[in-house]
Amino acid sequence: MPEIINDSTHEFPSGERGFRRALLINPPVYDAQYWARWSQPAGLLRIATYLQARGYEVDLIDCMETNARGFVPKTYRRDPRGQPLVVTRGDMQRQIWHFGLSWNQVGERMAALAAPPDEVWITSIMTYWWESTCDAVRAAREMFPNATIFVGGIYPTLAPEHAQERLPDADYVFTGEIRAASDCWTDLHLYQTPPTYAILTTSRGCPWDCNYCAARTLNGGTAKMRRREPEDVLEEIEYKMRVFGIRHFGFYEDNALALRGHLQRILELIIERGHSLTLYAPEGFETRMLDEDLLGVMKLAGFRKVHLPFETLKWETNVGWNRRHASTASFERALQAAIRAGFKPRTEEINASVLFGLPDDKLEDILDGVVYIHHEVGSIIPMLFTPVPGTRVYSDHHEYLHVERGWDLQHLNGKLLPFLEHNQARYPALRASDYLELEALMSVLNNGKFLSRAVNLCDDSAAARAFRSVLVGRDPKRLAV
Ligand code: B12
Repeated sequence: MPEIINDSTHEFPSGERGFRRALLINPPVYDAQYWARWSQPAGLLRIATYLQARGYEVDLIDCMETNARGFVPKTYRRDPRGQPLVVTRGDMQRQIWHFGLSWNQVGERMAALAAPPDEVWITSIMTYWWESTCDAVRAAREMFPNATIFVGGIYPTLAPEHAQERLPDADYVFTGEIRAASDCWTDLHLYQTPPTYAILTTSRGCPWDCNYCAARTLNGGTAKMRRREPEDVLEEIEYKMRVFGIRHFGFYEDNALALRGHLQRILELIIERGHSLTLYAPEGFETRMLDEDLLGVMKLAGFRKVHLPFETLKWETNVGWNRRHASTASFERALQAAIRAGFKPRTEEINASVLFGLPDDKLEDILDGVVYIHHEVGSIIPMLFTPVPGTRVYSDHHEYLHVERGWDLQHLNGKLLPFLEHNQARYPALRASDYLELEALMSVLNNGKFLSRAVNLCDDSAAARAFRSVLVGRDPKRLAV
């Protein structure tokens, strides 16, 4: 059984250049869907820089590296009888794929290394991807029986005992950060074809503690924020521009705006230097902090799109999630500020995420939110809820998830609707396909913008009133528009 260690219990050695070899692995992904764009194993690439500074020779196998067209290959994941693995959830079926390099290809890459590694470092991002982490450990153990295998990243940090039990071939399960590696630049030299974009993390931590978010646990239980020097971030950007010709940068942050002025300073430095970049923050920014001044700077520095976490229209739901710092009012203010700063409404320049599939959420409430935002926002991003170990929602529903349903972590994936049965107990008419229907509706509303117009289904125009009355006429029992 591997030992659980962390930064304060374990010190990694250092020595002369080449005193040790480490192989770094980002495992494949088993899932129903995978978004390759802006997904880079940032933690592992920081560790590469850290280890090299300590004298290690480093090799990388990034099983999720994209091809020239930006895609990651996929093949069927098969069940023990060799049949394509399909998960049935009520009236919905989801095919589970193996995304990334096949295990044969991983074996070939391992065999082709210049020398066998003394250590293998395996990262893991989503907790529900733990099975491929396990297979990566097994593959590394078979190929390198004498190597020391470390597993770290988000899954071991959020579910250390699970990892300890399920990864018997590993030597160490590492939880949390390696502080000295956290601020390192990501090393992109390890790729034969360097990526066209790079990931930046400018700060860590979040003062808030939403019930569904693991940021607090990932940051060692503290609300304290840490930041990198803006000049250091700028140097990293300029190095990547110079050496790799990279012009696209994505931010992985817990809450980039919580340290007021910090991100803005970095963006101002980018503007002062006259760099022409595309910047992207896939997880969005706290709406309370987004004013016109900051949004203007974001636009000038290279943000072509802004992502606003809307999540829900219902204040009670927000409060229930311990998310009091965000509200419809702060969303509305940020939205209007974005429009004034020059982001075009009803285009993909303004996006908003809606969280759904949570325990006890009601279809009507989700729709209410969707209808409320759709006419200003270009793209509504549906976020099917994932209960994350280390969060309040997860621990509150531990009994339902693990005892009643008998699920393991791979099932706790929003795409597989983990709270379907919980919600059906409350709303018997609910089916799995209703969630797909909702996603489809959001997609229709996203694509239905015409000449930069969208029908505002809620306003007082004759068209909107006619629309509502027709719908009510169709299904008077269920619709309350
Ligand atoms: C960027 C991001 C995304 C991106 C892409 C992520 C990716 N790489 O593929 C996008 C926008 C697509 C995304 C989507 C989602 N995400 Co997300 N995301 C993140 C975020 C902000 C960063 C993830 C990341 O790569 N971090 C880089 C880390 C690993 O690097 P690091 O901290 O520098 O690493 C240190 C340590 O971890 C350690 N370490 C790392 N590796 C190793 C290896 C070894 C051997 C050792 C010793 C140490 C070690 O050392 C490093 C240096 O100190 C995290 C929050 C966070 N703070 O991490 C959420 C997070 C991972 N996401 C989360 C969620 C819930 C989601 C969604 C489910 C949301 C939704 N409902 O739709 C979706 C699901 C997407 C999917 N594909 O299934 C949850 C976790 C979910 C889970 N069950 O695991 C997180 C933790 C957010 C949260 N605060 O709760 N996400």
